[in-house]
Amino acid sequence: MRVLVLGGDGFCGWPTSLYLSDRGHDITIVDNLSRRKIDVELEVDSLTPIRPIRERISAWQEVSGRKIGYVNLDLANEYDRIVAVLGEVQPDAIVHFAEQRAAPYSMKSQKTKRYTVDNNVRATHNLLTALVETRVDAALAHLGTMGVYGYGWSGSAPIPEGYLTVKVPTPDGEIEREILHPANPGSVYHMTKTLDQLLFSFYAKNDGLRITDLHQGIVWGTQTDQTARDERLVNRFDYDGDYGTVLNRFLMQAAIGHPLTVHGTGGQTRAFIHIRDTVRCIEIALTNPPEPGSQPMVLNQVTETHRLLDLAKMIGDMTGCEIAYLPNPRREADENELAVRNDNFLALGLNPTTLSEGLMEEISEIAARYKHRVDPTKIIARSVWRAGMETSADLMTEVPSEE
Ligand code: NAD
Ligand code: USQ
Repeated sequence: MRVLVLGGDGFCGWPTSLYLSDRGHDITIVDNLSRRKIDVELEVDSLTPIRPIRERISAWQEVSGRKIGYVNLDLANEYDRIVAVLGEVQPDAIVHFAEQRAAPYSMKSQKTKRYTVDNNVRATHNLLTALVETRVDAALAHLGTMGVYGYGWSGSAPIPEGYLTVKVPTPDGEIEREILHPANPGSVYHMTKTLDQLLFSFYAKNDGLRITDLHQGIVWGTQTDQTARDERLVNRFDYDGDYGTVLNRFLMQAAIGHPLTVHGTGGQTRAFIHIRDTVRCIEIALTNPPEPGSQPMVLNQVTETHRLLDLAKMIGDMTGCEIAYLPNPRREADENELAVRNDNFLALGLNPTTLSEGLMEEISEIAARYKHRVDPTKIIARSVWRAGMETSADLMTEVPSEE
């Protein structure tokens, strides 16, 4: 297949591009490198030393013999160029990763809230209208998030894959309907993903676009078989308070002997998936698209759920690292239950990597190997959800020195 990977320089997009290329697909990456520019703005860097995009791509060609195309293009602001790229590449499939994806960054200031909405919603809408204008009949897989459902809304009932069956009262009794699961986002970033869902519903209904929305959990891990082939191909690893996600942050903290930064009680339960499974899920989704005319297919791209405190304890037991209970900078429930249906991916052949298999490897081969690159002042989460909230940084500015 000819596949356009939008956001193909990012944490999920880069390993997906290499995986699909390795599987024989022809890949063109589209990325405006905004994520790298945000690193500069935040004065932080990936824990792993990622190479410039063109160097990465030529290293892949050297290692694999396979070419990957690259177009530097801003999906939110360069509509005519999107149309031109679609016409030129004539993709069979498109993967859309290209959004601002950090909840803390999206809540940092009025400027980052506006940037996140402008960037994400315009990027998605431009893509959809460009598909209609060019009549390119590509299967589109978009990366959504488990956070669109919110946490705890339906108690212990398993979260269905996108749609909920409800009974609607009528004068004669009731009728059964399938509706998009109610949206309950917990940040401006997560809210943009709920807006994306409505755009997808409309364009699937009105224009027959074939869309799969992948409601992905928190991705952990760093390397895939392809990114591990050469150090120049290494994937990015975000550890800072804005972009670092919880499990990778705990692994990095354990490697440098920093207390594990649990927000609040740690009673929050979240869904997880290893990056190796992310890339497999994407190929499964692209090769099993919905029929034209059907509503967007929603797949929950998660393999396990864990309570944050259990994760911290597990890593603490493995490494001897202490736990620091910090005031939660976010506005979220202290505790929630979370059960998620992921029947579709399992039925389509996904064989998940479990936490117990990958954790130690990640600590020793990535976090410990690159720990000299950590800037300890960037670890604590400083973005607060509401003015006046206590920040974790108020309590914890001193970081224990390395052994
Ligand atoms: P990332 O920030 O590492 O990658 C996103 C890429 O998109 C970056 O390279 C960035 O430069 C590019 N991009 C952003 N806006 C763009 C625009 N307007 N035009 C062109 N390129 C643009 O993020 P990631 O962790 O790889 O996440 C990828 C997608 O998966 C996101 O949509 C995110 O919401 C979703 N997701 C991520 C996770 C996770 O844990 N990382 C979990 C669930 C869902
Ligand atoms: N948390 C801690 N300690 C930390 C960092 C985070 O306790 O040091 C807590 C947070 O308060 C939150 C939970 O861990 O309760 C998850 O935070 P996160 O930053 O790991 O994940 P989140 O903000 O939800 O966002 C990440 C990705 C996002 C993706 C989402 C999937 O950045 O792109 O959409 O995971 S999901 O969470 O399933 O919606």
